Amino acid sequence: MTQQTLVLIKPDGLKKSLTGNVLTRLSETKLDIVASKIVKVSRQLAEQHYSMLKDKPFYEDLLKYIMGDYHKRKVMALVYWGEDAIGKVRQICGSTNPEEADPVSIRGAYGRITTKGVYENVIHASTNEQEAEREIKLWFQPEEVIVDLYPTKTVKKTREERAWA
Ligand code: DAT
Ligand code: MG
Repeated sequence: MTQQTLVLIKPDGLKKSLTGNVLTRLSETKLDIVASKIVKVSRQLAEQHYSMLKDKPFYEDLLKYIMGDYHKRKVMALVYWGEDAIGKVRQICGSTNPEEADPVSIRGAYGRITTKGVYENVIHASTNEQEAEREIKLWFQPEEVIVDLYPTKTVKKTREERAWA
């Protein structure tokens, strides 16, 4: 089944110059990258991305982590697309807890748990198709993705936008 999945290389991954390593590992999947960008994560985007976890004790630290408070203020966001994309990417990522993750997985190889208890696990990948749709629509606009993943509509935007001078 052709699927799409959201991948984030989290601020620890960027701070540790792991972008190339992570992308190389993900290329083993033979999936297509159909969108990518560097994002400075706002509090609002962080809250929306992790809305499911808002009752967890680690929620505030998780927001700080994804916003880059502990590393640098950027995340690399990508959409991978192809046969069984969600499972293939999750497999290479490894378990959520980097100490329990398979040592040859991305999280097992590069992740750590801080003394404060933050799981610095380098990468995010969508868990299932519903989550993937919610997350991709949160992080990307239709014109930023080079294939048609979900239905779109035409809307008239009147707000002022920044342009190159
Ligand atoms: P995953 O990222 O593997 O999909 P998740 O969606 O359950 O896992 O949690 C999102 C992130 O929250 C995860 O990447 C790291 C953090 N997290 C999860 N459980 C945690 C815990 N027990 N302590 C600290 N951070 C945790
Ligand atoms: Mg998850």
